[in-house]
Amino acid sequence: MDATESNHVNNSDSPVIKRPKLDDDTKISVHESLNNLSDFKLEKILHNNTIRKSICLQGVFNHSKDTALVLLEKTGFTETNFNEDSEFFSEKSSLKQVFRNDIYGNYEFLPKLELNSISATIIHPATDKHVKKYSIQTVYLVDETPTLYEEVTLPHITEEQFDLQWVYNILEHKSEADRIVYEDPDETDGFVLIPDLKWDGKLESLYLLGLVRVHGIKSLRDLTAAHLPLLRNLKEKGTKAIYEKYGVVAAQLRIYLHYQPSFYHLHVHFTNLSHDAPGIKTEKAHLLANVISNIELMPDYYRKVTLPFIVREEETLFTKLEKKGALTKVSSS
Ligand code: G7M
Repeated sequence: MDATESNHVNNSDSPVIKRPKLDDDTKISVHESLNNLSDFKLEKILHNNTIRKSICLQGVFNHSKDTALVLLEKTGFTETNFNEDSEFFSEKSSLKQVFRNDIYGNYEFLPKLELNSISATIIHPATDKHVKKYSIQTVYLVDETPTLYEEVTLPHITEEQFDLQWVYNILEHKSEADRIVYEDPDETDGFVLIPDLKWDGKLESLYLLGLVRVHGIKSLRDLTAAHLPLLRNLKEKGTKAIYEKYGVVAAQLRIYLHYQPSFYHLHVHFTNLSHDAPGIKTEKAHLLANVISNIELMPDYYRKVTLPFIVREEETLFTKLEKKGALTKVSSS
């Protein structure tokens, strides 16, 4: 990986965060010129999840020294594939018999190319932190008390966190502006509702993000009664906008926050209840309805509560927590 990094200040409330610079030979991001992946040279497979049918590859693009990550995920079926006018079973598809035994036949079915797509996310230039995030690692569960938060987690996220530029680009309409589903421009309670990077656009796996307009709310830990109007607004207007655009009712949505999040600018996940999106396990997802209710019962609930979360072995936060004796091993992933 190119070690050249520049300091990038996002706003006055946020810490200084490191953002990788493109190497001197390139200057142009690969995102501006890619139309296939023939230039990608694989160096390492970071993760291969056969259940999710996803793989994360580390490598470089021919003309660049910077590390690139290519995340590939086979997309799920959508019921419209099987509509009468669909070409799924047309003669453009092919069927090859693998074996036959009595009444049983096993085949390899190849539908038309466009109906067989793979969702690809490319991160370039990727930092060491990205590589760690997508590598298989042993994970540990930590019960984070308010003291542990103040003494370890908060200083850690102040020193080191992922760049939030992509969030500001969305809020300022510099990127993904044409993808915005709904926007409430209110300075304090407003938000932007936008499809998540991971969403393949199929209703069955609906996945949107509500990014709050206000800067400086890092995570669940910062929330108090002062944020109730913002949280209620997200829930009410976010669900209404999703119903109007996609016809999915509020009761069919899983609306939650992550703790710890990857990005410390408050955002809410809206996913289809029938979709097992990554990050919905109990050690990570906090339903927005619960969050609102907890704060209604106790305005400083999230300042006082112990919040368990998952930390990976190679994260620097892991080392810091380990030194404090705060870790309990749970599983390998
Ligand atoms: O774990 P955390 O709560 O921080 O989740 C952040 C979410 O932001 C994830 O679900 C990502 O898929 C999503 N995300 C990350 N990036 C870099 C982007 C982006 O550039 N655009 C959009 N629309 N979503 C993103």
